[in-house]
Amino acid sequence: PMGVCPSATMLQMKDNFTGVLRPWARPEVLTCTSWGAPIIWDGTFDPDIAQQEARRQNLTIGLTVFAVGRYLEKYLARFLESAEEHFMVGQRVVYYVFTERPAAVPRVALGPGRQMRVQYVVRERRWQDVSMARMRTLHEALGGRLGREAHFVFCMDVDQHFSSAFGPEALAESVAQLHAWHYRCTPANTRASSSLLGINDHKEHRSSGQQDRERGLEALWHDESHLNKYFWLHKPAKVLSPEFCWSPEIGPRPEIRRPRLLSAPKEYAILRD
Ligand code: UD2
Repeated sequence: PMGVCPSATMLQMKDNFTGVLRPWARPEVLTCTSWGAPIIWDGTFDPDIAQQEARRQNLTIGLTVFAVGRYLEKYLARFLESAEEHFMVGQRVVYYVFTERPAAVPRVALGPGRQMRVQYVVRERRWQDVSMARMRTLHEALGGRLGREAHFVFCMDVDQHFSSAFGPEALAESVAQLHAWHYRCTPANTRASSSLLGINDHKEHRSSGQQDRERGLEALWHDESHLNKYFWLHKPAKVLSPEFCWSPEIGPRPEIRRPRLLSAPKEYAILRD
């Protein structure tokens, strides 16, 4: 497991978006990684300070999501509608929806300062490649308009919906999400998550995928495995607790106070070709 920071360091630990963190508010969970990055749990930050700081910086926050094949009809509308209710409310937001059927994207009423861009992507034949291709597409998008207009960019799976405020406390140079099913694991059986991240430099993440392909290899958890390697080499500046991406199938847990994003039950049999 990750180490614990000495309390002196913890007291001074702060970032622009959370002000001074209050790790002592959650003594029952780990609030700091061994490399000194805060782990953001409900109660350890002040959402109003995070809001104010983001407004002061006049930020545009990008939220990218892929909805390819049957994932579009099944999940996209609820994902976007719930994002309108809970994701970075009060900030400027630009959604980037990547799909092979732009005309089928549902029309969701957007609040002021919030925009949607729909981008065409080729539908890969295998679901594994749909998931993997996200990194290549995002890399290209970051080199274009998305990279120019957004200060921070998140990439999320579409088969989930927001259930509570997901605000600027989640912002940092690079952000990783603890995996709901695996955060209690020991290093030997850990599978950290790639479902959500602040994207800064995907070059390496992409090239490790490319190298595997050239050698005829496929990682067990596809893009997630490559992203884990990336974060192992480049430690994230901030880590989000599983409250920021929770799976209700796990059932209630005392440390999960207020889930902000809930994943849908997996229905691979009807979704994947
Ligand atoms: C896990 C990861 C996911 C990815 C995948 C790779 C979590 C929470 N998520 O999700 O990020 O690394 O494993 O195996 O651990 N998609 C489509 N159409 C498709 C297939 C995928 O739009 O035909 C998109 C969609 O946004 C979906 C995402 O890719 O949410 C990931 O695919 P998944 O949800 O089927 O994979 P899953 O649940 O195993």
